[in-house]
Amino acid sequence: MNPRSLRPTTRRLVAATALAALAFGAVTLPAQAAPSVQSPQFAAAAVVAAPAKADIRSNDYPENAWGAPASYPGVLVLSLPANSGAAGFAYSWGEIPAPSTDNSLSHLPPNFVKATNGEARITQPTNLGSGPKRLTVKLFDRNLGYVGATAYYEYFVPADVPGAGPSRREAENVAVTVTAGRTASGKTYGKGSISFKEADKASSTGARRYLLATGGNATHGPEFAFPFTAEVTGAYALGASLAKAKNFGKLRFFVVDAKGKRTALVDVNTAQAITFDGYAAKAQRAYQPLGGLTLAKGKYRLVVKVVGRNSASVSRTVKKVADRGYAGAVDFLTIVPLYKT
Ligand SMILES: [Ca+2]
Repeated sequence: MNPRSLRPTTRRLVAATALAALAFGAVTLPAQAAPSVQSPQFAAAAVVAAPAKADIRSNDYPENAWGAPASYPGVLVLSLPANSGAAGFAYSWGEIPAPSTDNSLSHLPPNFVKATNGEARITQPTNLGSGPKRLTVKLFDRNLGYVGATAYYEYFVPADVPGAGPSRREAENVAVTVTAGRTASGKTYGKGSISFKEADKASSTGARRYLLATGGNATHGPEFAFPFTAEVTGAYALGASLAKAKNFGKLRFFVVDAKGKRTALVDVNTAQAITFDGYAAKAQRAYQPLGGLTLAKGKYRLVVKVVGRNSASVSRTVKKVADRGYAGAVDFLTIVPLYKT
């Protein structure tokens, strides 16, 4: 039987149940908890917390942050959830189109894309303009019927700023200078110089700048300075894509100008220093927005300082140096020009 033919009936049943609950003002949901004979299938379904949905990520557009400018055809990566039974994705920056009546995956209509090895890469059209963007993604099965739940991904696209530099800079391609704190030593390891599979896997291009610190606090933490140039005088949104791992410490961030004037990057709501806790039991990527600054045209350094560690962070020995849980990794920096001033 074609599974699609079951769906409208199922939908009607669900709708009818919901309407019945509304009509009687019921607080408890009727008929959901206790079928007369509990089958193993029902028992298994009951423990599933939520229907599967697409995972969405993008190095060009970090979630809930400023990303690539309007004229840049940035890429978003869609991933199938495990064991979803889905074949691909329907996506839109507006309304999701209705499923096709054509049962062939080889004749996918626009805004439908088949998954290859569980993933699909889509490019944002350059005619969407600037402003907040919300990508909506649904999963479809081999009959081009929708399955699972709807996923959303929100981000901000700035207008193009003529003459401005790139908005994303890979940390492994930047010559970093290191200042060791009084209580700690600091070393850097560049692209390919060290085996660190967890951070690699969580990085945009499979490479990152590894920060080896063995200690640190707010006063004497080791500092890793990433130079960058503001090509135009204007407002910039800053951020960093970092990795989390079980041996990573806590970081704070500063911008230092050519004369050495230092600006701490703070949360605009609390005026407190932004502190990134790099600890996670399982290695993963994490994007940290770093607020906005007005920068005069010129040379700067974005300084990442190790200021502590989570009590759960564990020591890892790399190149015969035990990091004591104070290490870190920077995947890329976003220095996004918003407008000229
Ligand atoms: Ca990188």
